[in-house]
Amino acid sequence: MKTDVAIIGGGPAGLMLGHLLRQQGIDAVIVERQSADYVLGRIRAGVLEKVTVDILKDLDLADRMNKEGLPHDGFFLADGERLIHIDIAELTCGSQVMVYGQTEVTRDLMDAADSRGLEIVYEAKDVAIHDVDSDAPYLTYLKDGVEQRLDARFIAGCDGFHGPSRKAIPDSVGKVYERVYPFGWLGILADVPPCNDELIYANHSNGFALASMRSNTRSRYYIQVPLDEKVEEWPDERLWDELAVRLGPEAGSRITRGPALEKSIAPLRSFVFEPMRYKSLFLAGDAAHIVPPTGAKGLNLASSDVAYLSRALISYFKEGKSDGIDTYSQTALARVWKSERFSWSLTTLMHRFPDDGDFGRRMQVAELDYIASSEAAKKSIAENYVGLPL
Ligand code: RFL
Ligand code: PHB
Repeated sequence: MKTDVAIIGGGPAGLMLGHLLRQQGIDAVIVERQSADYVLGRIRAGVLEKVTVDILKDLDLADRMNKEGLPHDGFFLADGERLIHIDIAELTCGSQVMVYGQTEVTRDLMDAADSRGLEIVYEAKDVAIHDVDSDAPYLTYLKDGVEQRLDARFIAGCDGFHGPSRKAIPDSVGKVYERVYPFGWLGILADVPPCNDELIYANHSNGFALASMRSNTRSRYYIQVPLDEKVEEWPDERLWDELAVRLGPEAGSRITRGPALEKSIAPLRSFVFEPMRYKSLFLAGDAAHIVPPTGAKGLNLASSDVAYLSRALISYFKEGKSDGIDTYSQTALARVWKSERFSWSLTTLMHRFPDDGDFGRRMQVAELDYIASSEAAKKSIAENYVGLPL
């Protein structure tokens, strides 16, 4: 098989990139290790920035998001009984974020693939990358036990943090920047109304908690837990009790409890790999960078990467220009690092760090005092939260 761009990974980055290329008549094939159902079963992001909303609109795939998504004008930072409102709409001249699950974004992109000529090979095993330092790279993989070969002009590594693409870049070329946090997030998804109509990020002496949602009838909550914690140690009732404590008396008393549809623990990490291009191989999304979820930036960074990369590839294939692909890594990384900074800083402000002691806590209190009293501080948080311009 031969195509223009072979995409490894059918998560949001791979699917958005494939659609953006197909929209301009450029051939793309996605090779995904898992089944479609497995990909849809992963419960991840919930908050979309304008960059992600705009991609769905440009692709004419925004109908369901417009109907079912919840535009949000603000969110809260909570510390004990204090609630600080970040009115993002007022602070950013009307910008909003869209609460619409990554699962739904993925489903909308998957459902439209066939009719738009975007081929997705699911359950492709042992994907291997060949000859990326040439102009004729190719992938091999096993489908139903039979080896297949996919030739392409470029390979796009959209295969998440654990995929093979980043590892195909020689050690002598790549550099890793990383911080691993000493805790994870335990998340619960339940078909119960949210406890608040805007998200609440809470710093409590027991640790961080987040009240989020997927719709007016489906809630998503998280709590900070030690890295070695086991999900089995958190039966639903214990988790609801703990959320009620950490979210504070007001929001806590409004929690509706229900059985978990999903419950899992995710570790927190900041990670950037540079460069995001090596010869005929491009990296996009979690394959190149990870943010702790506190700023809701991971999926949105995948979106900005593919916005830049699709423009660059379209200009290469349609106009024969290579300046876009030559500057892709630098352009994408400039936005990546700003989102890394914001996610790290909100994580540092809102979590309890086992080794930070009283000084670390006083720094958090001082910063929260400053944010509560300063329009400038609130504005800075708001403009980062809604997403910096492309
Ligand atoms: P994905 O979604 O990991 O998709 C990569 C795909 O590549 C496939 N793959 C392979 N395919 C073929 N061969 C191989 N060898 C392969 N190895 C891997 C995988 O099966 C998969 O389908 O990466 P992508 O597309 O870059 O998308 C990134 C986002 O998924 C991620 O950044 C966000 O989910 C992060 N995130 C959030 N981001 C936001 O913007 N807003 C949020 O509110 C938000 N909340 C979150 C989050 C991530 C979380 N977790 C679990 C890490 C909340 C949580 C709890
Ligand atoms: C979510 O709803 O899953 C979510 C929302 C905001 C975040 C992270 C996760 O910052």
